[in-house]
Amino acid sequence: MDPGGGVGYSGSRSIGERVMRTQVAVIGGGPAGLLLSHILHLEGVESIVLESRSKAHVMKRIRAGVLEAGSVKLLRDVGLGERMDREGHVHDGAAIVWAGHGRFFIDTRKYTGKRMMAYGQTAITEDLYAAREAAGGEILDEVDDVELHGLTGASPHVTFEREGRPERIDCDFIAGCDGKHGVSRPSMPAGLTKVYEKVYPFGWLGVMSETPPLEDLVYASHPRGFALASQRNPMLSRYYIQCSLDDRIEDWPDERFWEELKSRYPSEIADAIVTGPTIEKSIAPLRSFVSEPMRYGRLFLAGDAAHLVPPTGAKGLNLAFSDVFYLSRALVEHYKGGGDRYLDSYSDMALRRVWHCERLSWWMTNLMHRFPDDTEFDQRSRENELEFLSMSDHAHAALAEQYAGLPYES
Ligand code: RFL
Ligand code: PHB
Repeated sequence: MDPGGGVGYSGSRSIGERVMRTQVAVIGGGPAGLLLSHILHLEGVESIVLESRSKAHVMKRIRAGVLEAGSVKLLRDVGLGERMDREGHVHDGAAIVWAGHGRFFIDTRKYTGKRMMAYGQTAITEDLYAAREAAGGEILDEVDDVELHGLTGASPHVTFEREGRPERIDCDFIAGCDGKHGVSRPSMPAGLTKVYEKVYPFGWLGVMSETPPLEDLVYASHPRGFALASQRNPMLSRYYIQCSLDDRIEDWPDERFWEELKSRYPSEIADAIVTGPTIEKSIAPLRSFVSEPMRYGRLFLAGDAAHLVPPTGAKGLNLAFSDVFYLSRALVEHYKGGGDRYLDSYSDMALRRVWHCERLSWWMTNLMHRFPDDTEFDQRSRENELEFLSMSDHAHAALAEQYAGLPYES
């Protein structure tokens, strides 16, 4: 076995087709696929990652920013903590403001003893790519027409095209880490899967600006809609506002964005927001989605390929990491001869954690946003819930426990 690369050439099966062999074929080179490949390598298990986009595209995607304490520990445990600890910002909780009321702070460190981290997904992806490349890991990017075969047999395989040429990977297992638009989940029989879904009637307009962020993350609920002030590093801020699904980026020149953002915060916070030219602007729709089960034969789904959360509460990347923790442990135990107990319980175990985060993200989304069909009763109840949250130590503790992240199951 060559744990560094994992490519063996076993000849051709059809004319012109290059055939490779590995233990685990990983579909998708986002954070879930790259982290899985990295951990498997550390444990002596071969993998090849197939990514449909270019490396440059994957590296510049801007998404998540907040890591649960468990994600921070996992990254440190697998040798990926050095830059995070140097450049990330320790995150001990988040502030909440709502129209006409003062700020309160959910102190995750006080209630859980755990420390989170504000460290961007873009930097994590860079760190993962660097680690895989340093180890000679095989990441095949810009692949087309990926198809999964033989999932219920002992020797599945993947076919795809690269630079117009057909290629094939024979393997023992396939990890579907190819996000919400990937091919892995649709490769499971429709009759087997059950989908749970909720689509929200608004989106998030997000911007990045090279300006100093506020000291804390601040979530805002306001009659004009939700807002969030987040951070990446001392000179990089991330801000979001709730927007209409019909809005386009062109509708939001910088000046309008900053004015709207500030209008959703009390003046003392609005005045502290440092504005400047934005370097990125995008609109993301909000959706809750779970597809069960997360396993079909020798195919195992992880991350956004199996589930999506609205970003309120910052759970998406963290769930991708907990899936990868469970899946890597299961595959390593299998290869070390420890049996298939974890492979067999993977879907149920991962889904238990998924549903905790689905519920939290759904609850926070409902609590913090304005919905077009809200009645006055809905809004008064929401305000009451915010008031209760602001004054109840028990409510603080419950939110802190979930925001910092529930423990991984052993
Ligand atoms: P990804 O990152 O989508 O990666 C999947 C990869 O698979 C590739 N792919 C294919 N490859 C081969 N063949 C195919 N047929 C393929 N189809 C697709 C894709 O090109 C891609 O490279 O999924 P992964 O790895 O599961 O990671 C999930 C996270 O990216 C996602 O959950 C988070 O970004 C969500 N999220 C947040 N999560 C957090 O934990 N904390 C946060 O603070 C946070 N903030 C956010 C977020 C997501 C956001 N958006 C844009 C949806 C903020 C926003 C605005
Ligand atoms: C982010 O920094 O991108 C972020 C932070 C907290 C969230 C969502 C996104 O709840």
